Amino acid sequence: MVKIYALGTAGSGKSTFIAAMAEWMEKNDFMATLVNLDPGAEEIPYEPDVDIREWFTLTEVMKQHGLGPNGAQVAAADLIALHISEIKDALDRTDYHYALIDTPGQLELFAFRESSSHIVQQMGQEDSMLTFIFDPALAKSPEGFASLLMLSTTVHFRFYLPFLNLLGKTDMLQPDERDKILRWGSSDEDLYNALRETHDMRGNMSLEVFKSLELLGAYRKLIPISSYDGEGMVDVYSAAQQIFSGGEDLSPE
Ligand SMILES: Nc1nc2c(ncn2[C@@H]2O[C@H](COP(=O)(O)OP(=O)(O)OP(=O)(O)O)[C@@H](O)[C@H]2O)c(=O)[nH]1
Ligand SMILES: [Mg+2]
Repeated sequence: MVKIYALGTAGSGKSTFIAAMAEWMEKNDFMATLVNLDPGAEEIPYEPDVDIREWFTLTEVMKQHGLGPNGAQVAAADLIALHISEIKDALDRTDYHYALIDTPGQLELFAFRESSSHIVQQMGQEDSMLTFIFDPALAKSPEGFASLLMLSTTVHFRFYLPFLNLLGKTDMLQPDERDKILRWGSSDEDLYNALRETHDMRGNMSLEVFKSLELLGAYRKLIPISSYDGEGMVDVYSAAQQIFSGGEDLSPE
């Protein structure tokens, strides 16, 4: 089973992407199991087949352990890992070729805690892929874009799994903004020039950021997606195909 994780900063559109991807797959006769790993989610725009909230919710963690919302998020990140074999069993009871996995809102909790490496390993590392959604609200400025690129590179480094960078919510971008951001994603020169145009102190610091990004090989093609109009779902699917079956179609259910 190919597992596609949705990662991204809070509000970047992870859950909506899972919903849109699931809808696209269903339309094309590729069924996917939908997994919600966010115990803090209140309303989610799809019907999860496996839902961490069946085991616990963030509100319960707050009440039971007398924690505030942030402490509860941290505790919850480790609690997910504790329940992972049950979640994996529930996932194994579905026999689709794909699982689309939604992650908690707070990226740093999933990306940087040891428990999430454990989660991904237990779920089956060999056929897992990560997608990282760039929120256009942050990606619009060269500094914001460089920071997101840095963050996505750090996450990639942390998990070392096949990785796609997605530019989300493209329906909210003007065509020229969208083109500009896409160019920054694949051309270090374009991002460098945009950063150079910033003359303040932050701009100077950003040049250092830029240099380290180049060294890390962070530049990779950004796939533009919109969960509202369905743009890019086919490209994410094709990329998964390329990665896991050399472009060969996995048989539809
Ligand atoms: N215009 C537009 N809005 C979007 C798109 N995807 C998500 N949104 C909106 O962005 C907001 C956040 O979307 P979510 O899918 O909840 O984002 P998330 O990353 O799951 O959020 P958290 O789990 O709370 O971190 C919602 O208001 C969505 O309706 C998109 O493709 N286009
Ligand atoms: Mg969400």
